[in-house]
Amino acid sequence: NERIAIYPGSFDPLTNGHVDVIERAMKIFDKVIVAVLYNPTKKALFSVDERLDLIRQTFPNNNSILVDSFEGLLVDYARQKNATAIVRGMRAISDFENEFQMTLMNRKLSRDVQTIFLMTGLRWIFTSSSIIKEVATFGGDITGMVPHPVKCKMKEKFPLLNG
Ligand code: COD
Repeated sequence: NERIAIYPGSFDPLTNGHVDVIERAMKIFDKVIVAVLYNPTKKALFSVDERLDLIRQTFPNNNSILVDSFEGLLVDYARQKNATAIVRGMRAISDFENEFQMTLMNRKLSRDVQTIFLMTGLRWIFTSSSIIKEVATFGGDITGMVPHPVKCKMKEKFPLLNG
């Protein structure tokens, strides 16, 4: 009986903070599904396909990670995938309120899935996709904050980018 977890998010783009959470989740679960939300109403830098590619390139030949996209309610997707857990990352306290609200709503919507929170390594506490996009837009160096494939792709989008 496989233990399956879903790690859902926007991943626009994947950062080393996300990678840290995925690696911790892999120690607990047999399979981790990294699931990118397809949300046409939210403006994104990378298309869903680009985001899926970048996650796959970051974890090549890893049978315990499945990279997928989903639409609609997360709890419905979790049920469809037979997942028993939703994994979320916790950074500073600023994440708490929003995560608390989502967890309670998901619990109301489904009894079949539990949300668990993993804390990242301290060095990723201040890393977020949005701050990385902002720094990159203005040519700041993002080396060491994102996986290598993400850095290469960011350089295509932002020719100004150093490093
Ligand atoms: N360190 C630790 N954790 C981190 C870091 C970091 N540096 N950076 C990000 N994280 C964590 C985030 O806290 C989050 O847990 C996860 O990584 C993904 O982050 P994002 O920003 O890519 O993803 P979100 O928060 O935009 O994802 C939101 C969902 C897609 C999960 C949510 O909108 C959703 O489930 N939508 C589907 C519709 C639905 O079911 N809605 C009802 C939910 S109540």
